[in-house]
Amino acid sequence: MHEEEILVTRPSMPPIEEYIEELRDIWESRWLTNMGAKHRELQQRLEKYLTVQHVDLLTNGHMALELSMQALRLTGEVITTPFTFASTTHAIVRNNLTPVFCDINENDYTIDVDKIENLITERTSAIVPVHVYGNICDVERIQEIADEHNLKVIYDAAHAFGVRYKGKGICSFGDVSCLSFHATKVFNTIEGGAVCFNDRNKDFGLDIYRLKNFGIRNEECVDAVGANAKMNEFCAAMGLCNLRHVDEEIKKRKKIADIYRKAFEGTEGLKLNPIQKDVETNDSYFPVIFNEGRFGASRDAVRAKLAENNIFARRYFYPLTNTFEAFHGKYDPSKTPVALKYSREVLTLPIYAGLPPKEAARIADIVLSCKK
Ligand code: T4K
Repeated sequence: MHEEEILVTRPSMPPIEEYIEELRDIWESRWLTNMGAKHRELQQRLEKYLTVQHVDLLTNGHMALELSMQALRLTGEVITTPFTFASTTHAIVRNNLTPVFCDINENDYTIDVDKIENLITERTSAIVPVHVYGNICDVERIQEIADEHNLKVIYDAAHAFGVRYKGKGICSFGDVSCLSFHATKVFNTIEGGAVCFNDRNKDFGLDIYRLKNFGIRNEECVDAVGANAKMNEFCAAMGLCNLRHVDEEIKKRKKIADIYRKAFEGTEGLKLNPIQKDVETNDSYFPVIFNEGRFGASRDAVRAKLAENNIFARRYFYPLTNTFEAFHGKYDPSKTPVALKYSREVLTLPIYAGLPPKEAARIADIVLSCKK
């Protein structure tokens, strides 16, 4: 038995001295939260890094989704996918909107654009697609559909930090893109998130700024029922440090992904993440789909074998959100068959910048040893 446990991910952290240096400013200014200097600086730096016109920082990716839906004044039904983290669906439901679940495509696990139009009714106000594992949605087709039917598009871009498509930051597509800067993400601010939007949505910018601060317009006027979702200075400081190293961290992830890819190449019964055309990915996750019939072992058998070796891969995303107990059987997962099948077959293997390459090779060997 190997002694040290290997988790699916470990947070990227800067040298501690770098963080302490940022903290000194906070101590001196005694400005701890409410859109302080670190918050503003990180916003500006992210706008540049992500090549988007506007970034607004929030406490987490979930609040980015929830408040974006509120700010865009969505009503009725929202088309989305169930092959995602709880947050996407919960943000819709918590806005008193009805999620209408569209299946994912078999290739890259994002929304199946050929199935969206059939789900549009006169009550539909938006599409909330999810960029999954660093794979991007078909942003061009989605925009065409949205324009034709006058729908808003809010991307859940929690997995897509820094991803570029045709040289453009992926968060410049749609009306809004929501990022997560949770500890487990490619870029973290401990907890944190952001909305990205462009000039054509200027009013959205004012609304989100207000909504993350209780709906306060000024000292005498509170004209929206907002929340408290302001990123504090300590989180923003962590972001400033991590941003300096993020390219290096993504390169290290890529190395791990390459090791897995090489080891699994041509193995019958394994489906790996596709390499999408014109996309610079961030290798945020390394999902493998296990076809039990052809590989000879189920996803759960492989997961158990890894666990015996103290390696804890995760089943992102299982169960599907449209099967959650919280919804009391309201949604029918058989209507999203591809998502349902993959949720039972997918295992995301450990991948993070600090994972030693030789451990990745060992993990791959253990996976392959399960083949019958
Ligand atoms: N949309 C999508 C598509 C998302 O994936 C997410 C978040 C969101 C929206 C919402 O964004 P946030 O509101 O979270 O900003 C984790 C994360 O908590 C969650 O942020 C993430 N998605 C999701 C995919 O993964 P869990 O429940 O799996 O977390 P947990 O605690 O089991 O941690 C995962 C692994 O990371 C463990 O093996 C331990 C390790 N870990 C974790 C933490 C917190 C560390 O090594 N250090 C740490 O500090 O949800």
